[in-house]
Amino acid sequence: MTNSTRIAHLDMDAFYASVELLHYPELLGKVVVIGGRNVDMPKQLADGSWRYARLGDYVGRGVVTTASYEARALGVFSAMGLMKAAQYAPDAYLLPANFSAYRHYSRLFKQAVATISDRIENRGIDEIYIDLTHLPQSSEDLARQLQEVVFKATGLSCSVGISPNKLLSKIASDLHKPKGICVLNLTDVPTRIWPLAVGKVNGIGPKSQKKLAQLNIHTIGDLAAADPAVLQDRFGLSYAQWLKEAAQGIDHRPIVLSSEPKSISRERTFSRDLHVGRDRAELTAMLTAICTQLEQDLRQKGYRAQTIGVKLRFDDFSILTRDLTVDTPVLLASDIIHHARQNLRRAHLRDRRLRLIGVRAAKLIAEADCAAFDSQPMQLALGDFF
Ligand code: TTP
Ligand code: MG
Ligand code: MG
Repeated sequence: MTNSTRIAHLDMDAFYASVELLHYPELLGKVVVIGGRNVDMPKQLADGSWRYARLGDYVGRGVVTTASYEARALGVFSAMGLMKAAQYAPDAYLLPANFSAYRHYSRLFKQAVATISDRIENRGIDEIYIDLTHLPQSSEDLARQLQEVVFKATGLSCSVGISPNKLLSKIASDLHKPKGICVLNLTDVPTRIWPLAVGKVNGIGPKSQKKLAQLNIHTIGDLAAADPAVLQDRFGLSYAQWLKEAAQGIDHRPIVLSSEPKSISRERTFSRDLHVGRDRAELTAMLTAICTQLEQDLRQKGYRAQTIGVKLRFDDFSILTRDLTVDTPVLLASDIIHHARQNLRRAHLRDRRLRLIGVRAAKLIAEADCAAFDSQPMQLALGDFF
């Protein structure tokens, strides 16, 4: 990578909430929360006005998918239980998630960006990295252009960070949200990056943050100043080295051009915590339902999967994930279940209580490219967990 490499990270502002506001513009500027299961769609009354569900009336275990900035100002954030959120914002308008609309706007904004640079790496439904190295304009001009084309195509706003690499750009796009533009260079790292919390670095998750806090490392600057030997002792050599580089704003990862989805997943939160031993029948039914749905998703999108992963959330909210990659890509629910169970067997689950189970299909191979794999039926293992 040369010194002049220029990468943008573009992230939509309050994405799901903003898409809903396009449909219900009267909610603009209001406290709006998206989430839950079994949340009523807004109903249009005889006089043409809409009636919305009220957060304070919600009963159940659904979580906040996203919240408008007005709701965030009251303390409501993604992944918070809806009933907890209701304590902060009882009068919030509560809308169910409408994923097909979000996918539609996701496609629209990515297509719009491709008119400026088609060197795009998908990072999820509402964010992308864009290689701008080959373009002559200034970074500020390009950031404004990106926001303009996205707004024209979707009516939605986004924030853009531009820097020499993905790590810094990802941090930068978040710094001036919403409608933010932030251009950073490596020389800005001490002043702009070091004061930030270590959690702002993509790749330093809650677990590592906790361990770092035990070493009294809270900001990225603390990390930059930390003794490499101490980090290596706590995290092992390779993660310690990565942490030190990240703290200097160094990142050599190239843009991975992508137009294909990375993974498809489905998950369910149970209406009560389920015990792995005692509630086996219910868990089996749930796992079957999830995998059947995944098969439908794969068929609809035209893929098979070589990696099957499971995600479990326990009653104490801790999360466990396990992945398994196989030679022959799978499509059928029965095969997905088989691999999911193999993952589960590798986790120590007896006597645990679960809140949520999810299954993820990754390493997706287009159906058209699957003919090369022979379709030997698989042997189902006995003694599967559930
Ligand atoms: P984010 O980009 O993290 O959040 P956001 O777009 O709502 O807000 P921001 O302006 O801060 O970027 O996530 C994009 C969408 O992904 C979000 O609108 C809803 C969804 N999402 C979840 O479903 N669960 C989650 O825990 C998070 C964080 C997001
Ligand atoms: Mg976003
Ligand atoms: Mg995002």
